[in-house]
Amino acid sequence: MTDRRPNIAMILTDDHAAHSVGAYGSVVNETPHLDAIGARGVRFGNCFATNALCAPSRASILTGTYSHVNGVRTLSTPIDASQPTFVSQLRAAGYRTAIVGKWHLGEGPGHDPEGFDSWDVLIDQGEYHDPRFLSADGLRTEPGYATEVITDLALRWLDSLDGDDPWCLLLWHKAPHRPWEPAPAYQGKYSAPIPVPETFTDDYATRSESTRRSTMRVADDLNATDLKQPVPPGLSADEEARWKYQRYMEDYLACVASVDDSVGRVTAWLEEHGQYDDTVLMYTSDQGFFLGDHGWYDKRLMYEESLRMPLLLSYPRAVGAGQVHDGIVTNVDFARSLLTAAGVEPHDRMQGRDFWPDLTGTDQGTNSVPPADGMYYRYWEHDDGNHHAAAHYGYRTDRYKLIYFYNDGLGLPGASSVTYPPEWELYDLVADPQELTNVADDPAYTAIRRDLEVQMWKAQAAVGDEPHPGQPLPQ
Ligand code: SGN
Ligand code: CA
Repeated sequence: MTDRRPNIAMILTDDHAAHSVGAYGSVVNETPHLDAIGARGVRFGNCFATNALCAPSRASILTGTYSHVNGVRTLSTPIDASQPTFVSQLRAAGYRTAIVGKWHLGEGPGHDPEGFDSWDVLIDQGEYHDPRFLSADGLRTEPGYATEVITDLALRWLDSLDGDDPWCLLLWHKAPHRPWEPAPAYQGKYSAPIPVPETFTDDYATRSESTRRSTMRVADDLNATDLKQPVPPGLSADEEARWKYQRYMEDYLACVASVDDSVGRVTAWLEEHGQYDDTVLMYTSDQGFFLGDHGWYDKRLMYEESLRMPLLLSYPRAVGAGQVHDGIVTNVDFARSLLTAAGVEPHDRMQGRDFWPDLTGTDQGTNSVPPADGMYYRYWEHDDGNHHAAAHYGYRTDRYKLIYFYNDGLGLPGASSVTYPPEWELYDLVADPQELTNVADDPAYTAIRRDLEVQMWKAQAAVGDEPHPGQPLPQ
């Protein structure tokens, strides 16, 4: 251990699924610079987003609170940026702080970044080419490719720092978000056939109607902007779906290739300046993404590919190399954990569990906070008018996942007057890791489901959220 306060460099991407990271066993690409962070520190095997959507996840990461506490439930609920964040707390403790890249938490007074010495952020979703940036000095356009420009600006800020006070940098990329526009150098890098996931032809046979109604199918819902080329004539339906998958993945993975380069540049900067060992270097994404899994792209739904976040972290000064952390952690836990790393007391309202002692302890007994039994999830948007994903909440343990689609949309953003009956899904992640068989109404799982309903209800209450008015309380 050391008395020295670590620097913190959090590289966050947008929609980067763990199964397109080498360290997570990707079969579709390689990410050597990302993997190196995990090899030099920790790979988290079970990190989850508590609301798998961009703005809500970012708000949870910053404030260490759930969506119903920080108010950012959906993409159309801008943040109250005066809330305490781990960054504002670090700054108050003497850290130099900056954010560069995608913010997507609203614009204008009260919503622009607060708690940063320097902020330089993309407008709204941001652009891949010649992106516009907003800073305290106003709006400007930066020529170039977003992933490279954001990295340049971040390293320029690091270069500008003098003295020994620690720093905290949020380097938040747009990539690999839709519409998946690669850097010119990586056009064509993935033109060889990309393996189609086993669940690509999921027929949704036992799933809820809520799930089936969502429109994010590779076969049906990718548009001309996404595909960038006309669909070749004469293909069968199955061939066309696979052609679209290939087109989608070529661009998505090429965007990831630039992200890997960016991570390599940050790593090199830290090494060249002798700061790698004294920096908590984190790589993560705001949530996961469907890469043709279950026939989909996008996220929102509580299935594994969307729920799971890659999380790789190194800090050689205090965290042993080559660790795998398999306990359940969430994006809400980041704020507390990073503050502990910096020796700063977290703000009272911060929720989640401090996982820092899990990483630095010499044995398993050093964290006085027991591992989480499960994680509570809530996706609040009720039909965004595009992907039509229904609001739901759920609970995931190491073995099971229970999901409740309440479906009447009471008081929810985007709710239409059309209502559907509430629906449950339950997956046994050991017997059915691909989540293909909903066993919510299988008599063999009656007792398990009842127990999970109670656990979910308790977890919901523990974080200060309430059941939807339509939900029957567990017996
Ligand atoms: C855009 C995308 C959607 C995506 C949302 C949310 N459509 O609206 O596909 O789900 O962003 O993404 S696009 O055609 O405009 O690209 S998030 O990362 O901000 O949550
Ligand atoms: Ca996102």
